[in-house]
Amino acid sequence: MSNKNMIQKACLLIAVLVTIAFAQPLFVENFDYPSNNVLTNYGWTAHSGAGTNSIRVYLYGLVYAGYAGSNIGLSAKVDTAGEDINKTFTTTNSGTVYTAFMLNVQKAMLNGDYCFHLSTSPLNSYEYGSRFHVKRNAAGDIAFGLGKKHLDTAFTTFSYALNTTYLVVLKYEFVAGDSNDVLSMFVFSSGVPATEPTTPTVGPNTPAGADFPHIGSAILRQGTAANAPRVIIDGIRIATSWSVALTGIEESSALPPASNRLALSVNPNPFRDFTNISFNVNPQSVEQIRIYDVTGNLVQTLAKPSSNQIVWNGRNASNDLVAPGIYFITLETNKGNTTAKIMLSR
Ligand SMILES: [Ca+2]
Ligand SMILES: [Ca+2]
Repeated sequence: MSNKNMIQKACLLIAVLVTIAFAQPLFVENFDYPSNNVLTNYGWTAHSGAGTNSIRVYLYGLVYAGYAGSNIGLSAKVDTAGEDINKTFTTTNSGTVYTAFMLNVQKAMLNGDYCFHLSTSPLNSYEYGSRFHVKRNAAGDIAFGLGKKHLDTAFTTFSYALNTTYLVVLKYEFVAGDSNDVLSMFVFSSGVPATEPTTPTVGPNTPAGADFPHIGSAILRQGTAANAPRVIIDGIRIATSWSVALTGIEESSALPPASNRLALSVNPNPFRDFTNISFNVNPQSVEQIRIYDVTGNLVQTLAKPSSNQIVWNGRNASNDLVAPGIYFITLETNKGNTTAKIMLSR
C-alpha cells in the first residue's frame, strides 16, 4: 500500500469513527446471549420479585426486515407473576427519546397490563412513566397501549394478532414545565420508515401526572397472571432521533445536499438490492467512487459515472453479494472528498 493510500485509509477510518460516535443510540439490547440464561447475568438488575420466574434469554431472536435490531442473537421472554428487571443508560432530560423494539405476543388478557416501560437512572420506583400495555378483546385480537404511570393509557384499535412480530416505537417528548410531556406510539407490521411518519398510531397525547425528571433506564415488567401478557421482546434501541433508533443512520445523511458544498446522497437508504448514489458535481470532476466496510476495507470501486448519479448493486469487486450491514461510500473529486453512510438489509 502506498503512503497516499495509507493516509486515505486512515482519514476514512477517522471519518467513520466520528460518524459512528455521533450516530450511537443511548441504549441497545439485542439479547445476544446464551439461551435460557437469566438476564441479570448481562447487566440487568432485578428491582421487584428478584429470583421468582426470572426473565431469561429466549430460544430465538426476532426478525423484522429493515430494522437495525433485527435478527441479532436471541430475545427475551417477559411473562407474568415474577421478577421485574431494569438496565440503565446515559440519561436524557430534554428533546425527544425514541424507544424501538420488536414484539411478538404469545398470550394476552382482557384487562391487559404493561410489560415494558422507561424510568430514571438509577431506577426510582416512583417514576414509572411511558408504560407499554398489551390487551386483547373477546375475539382474541390484540391492542397496544401507551400511558404515563396508571394514568390515561391510550390504546390502538384491536387490529393486531398473536404470534406476529411487530415493530413498536414509543416516542417521549420533553416539554419545559410540569405535567406536559408528550407521548406517542407507532406500531408497524412491515417496513421501516426512514423518517418519522406525520401521524402516529397512538397520540400525540399529554397524559396527566408528573413528567420524568430524565429518562435513563429500560424495564421489563411481569404483571399478574390475570392481566399481564406473555411477550417475546427483542432489539430494544433507544435514541434521541428516529433514524438512529430504527436504522442506526443519522438523519443528516438523508438530507438534501447544500448547493455550495460537495455532497453525496443515497436513496433508498437502507436498501436491499440497489441504491442510487447521487452527487452535486459534474461527473467529469469525479476521480473515484468507492465503497468501504465499517472496518475500512475496500469493498468495491464503482465505474466512472457518466451523470451525477450511479447505482450500487450491493456487490463487491468479485461481483459477490456483500453481507448486510453498514457501508461507507466515498466520493473523490478534484474539488475534494466526501463520505456517506449506508445500510444494506436483506
Ligand atoms: Ca435479538
Ligand atoms: Ca414537562
